[in-house]
Formats: sequence, structure tokens, C-alpha cells
Amino acid sequence: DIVRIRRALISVSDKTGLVEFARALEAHGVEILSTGGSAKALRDAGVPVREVSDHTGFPEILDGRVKTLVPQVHGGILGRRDLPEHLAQMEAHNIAPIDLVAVNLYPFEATVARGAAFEDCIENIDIGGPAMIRSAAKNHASVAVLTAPEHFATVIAELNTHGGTRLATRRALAASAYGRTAAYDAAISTWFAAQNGVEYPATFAIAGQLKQTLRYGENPHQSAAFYTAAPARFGVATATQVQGKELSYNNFNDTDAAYECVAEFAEPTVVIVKHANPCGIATAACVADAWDAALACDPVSAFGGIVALNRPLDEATATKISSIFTEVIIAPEATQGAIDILAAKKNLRLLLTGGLPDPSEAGITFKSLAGGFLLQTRDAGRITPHDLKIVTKRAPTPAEIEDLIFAFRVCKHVKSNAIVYAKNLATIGVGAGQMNRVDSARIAAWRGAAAGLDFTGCVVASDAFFPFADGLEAAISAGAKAVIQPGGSIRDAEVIEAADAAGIAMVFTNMRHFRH
Ligand code: 93A
Repeated sequence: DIVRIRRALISVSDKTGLVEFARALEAHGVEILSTGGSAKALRDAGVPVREVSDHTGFPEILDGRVKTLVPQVHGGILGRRDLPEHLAQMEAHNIAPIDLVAVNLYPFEATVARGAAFEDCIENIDIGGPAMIRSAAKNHASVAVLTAPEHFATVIAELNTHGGTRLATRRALAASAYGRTAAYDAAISTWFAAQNGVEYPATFAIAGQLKQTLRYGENPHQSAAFYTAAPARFGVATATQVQGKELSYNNFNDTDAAYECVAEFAEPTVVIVKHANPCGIATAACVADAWDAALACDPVSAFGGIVALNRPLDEATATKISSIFTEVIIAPEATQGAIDILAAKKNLRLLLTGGLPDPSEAGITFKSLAGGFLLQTRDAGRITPHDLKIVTKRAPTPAEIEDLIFAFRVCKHVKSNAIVYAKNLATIGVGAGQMNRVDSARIAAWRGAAAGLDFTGCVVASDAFFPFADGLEAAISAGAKAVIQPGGSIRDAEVIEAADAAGIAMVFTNMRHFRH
């Protein structure tokens, strides 16, 4: 199953590694055919090369829109070497076999990413390249198809050891090739639909790039892998891992939740996440103080947590965090001193991102379900003090308003039903994921009391309206003096009455933050 390479066709937009690769092919006696720009780069480097147009006797026409879309190219790639009729037809039509195709495509994704004009994007839709890639991958029985720079080294190594390409390698390359053309077309389709003002096209293809396979999924009997997708955001996908064990599936999920949450806050803030829910968040004058307050909320759950900072990790904070068992720390940057301190904790993963994601950025999220997936725009909603509607006799004080906004922003990152108690810009009780709001209110208060926290004068946030007064009453009996919630229940009047009866302040946001 070893196929010797007699003739190769190279047509690449990204010329990285091109010359070295072609030289290595030449050393193996391979005849190299190439399109205009690629051929020029090779000639300039002194590598013998034949223009495809000379080989086919057909010039590149229509501004290069037709360079390789000719029978001599596709016949040379697709002809079956095991069928005498194919070989006879190739001979009769003067079609020489092509045993290797190395193509990377017009940079459509990069052209879109730099905000190019419509016509420019259209011109960057490659037709001939994907056609050759798909032809070569179909005929992988005889042809090797290279679509990524790392394939160059793989194939050259194989030529050096086996004198040709192995079937297993050609099959793996074919799978990779169809992945590339699928991703390319997915990017074109998404962009095109957006140009037409269609947010949800009739068919939606998601293009991901394999970043790493993971040891296992959410549980050890599940397999898993991590894929990156455009557009890139600052976060776990783009972070540099400075130290620590490999990230697990759950680490990726929790770290993402933690970093998206911490990015909501402008002042120095620390979030501790467990099972994708924050178990402590605080804003303070510095991240070291924020850590203390975040930890105080729920020191039991913080064990084995994921810690996210929206400021550089400094030595004082690194020392504090490393005093308890922590799985991951993610921050925009870290001082060298902080990095040195964490080096003692071999397993602790430190991720540095270089920046924070923009919480109000548009984007799409998706969730898989049996036989399909759901798409929605990401929850980029953000409440400011101007959005608040005071519905009670008592208005919240300025300090309460700050705590209310803080608590409501935290709520957005807590699984529903979410109830968050806060005081002095720190959570003192988080109730997450309950099937009714009263239980979330009770659990959060119980948890905070168990941590020895004082609820006097605290505020409470609810991610969705209180359907009845009972949830609010549970919060009032815990000690809440001001409440923030979307409002909009048919029993709002009842809920407002309960608030007034207790003499507390309540504001409506008119924005819900469900998160399931
Ligand atoms: O305009 S195309 O769709 N028409 C073609 O026939 C064709 N053949 C190769 N684009 C075509 N290509 C692409 O040209 C390749 O996929 C590659 O990205 C690029 C290389 O051109 P050059 O060698 O002139 O730089």
C-alpha cells in the first residue's frame, strides 16, 4: 500500500514551509507542478518547478478564477490506477497521474476577519483549491492530500522511511481534507447568510478546529475533545497554560464559566467557580482582598475550585489562593513572582489570556439535544443603574444600588433558579440550580449562615421574577433589605406588597437572566 510519488501539484496561498517541502520532494525525484504564485516562489528559491498551465497547455484565465479546473488536473488526480480502462483513457487524453496534492485555500476566513468589503470576500472564495482537495481525498487509494502545514513533515518523513506514502496516512489525510473543506464552506455559508441579513440560515454548519483530545469527558466512560471556533475571544480557548496538569473536560467548562463571569466587573474582582456555578465572588480595592471576601462566601465549596481574576495575578494573591486546593487559576496576566510561587504546586493549572472577553460582545451559543442543536445569541444583556425601576415605597440607597447591580450581574452566571445575596460587593450566599425559587432563596441563606456570614443589611438578586411572594419572604427573613429582580409576574402586586410590608426596597430590571 505504499505509493511512490512521481508527480505532485502544489498550489498554496499561505507559502509557509513551501520551499523546504518542495526541496524535499525534489530530492525524492518528484516532478513538481504549481500554480502562478506558488511556482514563482519556488523558481525564486531555485527549486525546479513546472507551471500547471505549461503542463496542461491551458492558460490561467479569468483573473485566476480558472487555473486548475481542467481535465488534465482533475483527471490526473481522480484516475484509478487499478483500472486498466482508466489508465487507457488517461493515456488517450494525455493526462499524467498526480500522486500528491498540497493545497491551502484563499484566506476567506482571514479576509472576513479583517472586515474586507463584500467583493473582496467573494473573490477570496476558493473554488479550484477545494475541488482539488476533494478530488485527491476521494482518490486517497493512490493520492496523498496535504491541507495543513504539519502535513508536510508527516509526508516527507514517510518518503524518507518508506519511499512513498502509506495507505493509513493517505486515509487520515483524506479525513482531514474533508474536514478542512467543510469548515471552509461553513465559514462562507455563515458569512453569506449574515450579508443577507439572515441570522439563522436554513442549514447551519459549525466549523471547529481540533485543539486537543481530552483524557475523558464529563465522566471517565465518555470520550471528549476540545475544538476552537471563530471568532476568538479572550478566555480558556486562547489562553497560554503556564503550568499544571492537562485541563480536563470539566476544567474547560468551569474555567470558561469563571472567566466569562469575572469579565462582567470593572473593578478588581475574583470569582471562585465549582461545577460551572460561582460559589464566591467579590469586588475590592485589590484582587488579594477580593479573594478573601470571595472565599468567605463558601469556603467549603471553594475546595478544588476554579479561580478567575480580572486583574494580573500578584504575589500576595497567588500565596493566598495556593493555600487551599485549587484546580485552575485564570487571569489576564501574572507577575513573575506570582508564577514562581505557584511553581511549587505542580498540578495547579495557571492560564494567562492577555485580555478579558467583552461581556457585551455579540455572539452565538449552542446546545446539543437529541437529533439537533439549539442556537441563540449569547446573553450580552447588562443592567445599569439607569435601567432600574423602583417599585416599592422605599428607594434603595446608593450603596444598596451598587450591591444590587453587582448581585444581578452575578445572577446572570448562576444556573437557574438563581438567588444571590450580596453585601459590600461580595456574595454572601448563592442559591443555584433549584427547581423552585423558594428553595434557592433558602439554600443560599442557609449556606451563608453556615459560613458564619452576617446577612443584616444585605441585598438579594433573582435571575427571574418571583412568581409568588414566598421566595421574596424567604429572602426577607434571611435579612435582605433591598431586592433586584426582572419583574413581570402576574402577581407582581402581591410581591411588591410583601416588600412594602417589610419596609424593604425593590427594583425591577425588566431583563431576565435564565441560564440552564
Ligand atoms: O480562483 S480559484 O478558485 N481557481 C482555480 O482554478 C484555482 N486553482 C488553485 N483558485 C484556485 N487555486 C488556489 O490558488 C489554491 O487553492 C491556492 O490557494 C491558490 C494558489 O495560487 P498561487 O499559486 O497563484 O499563489
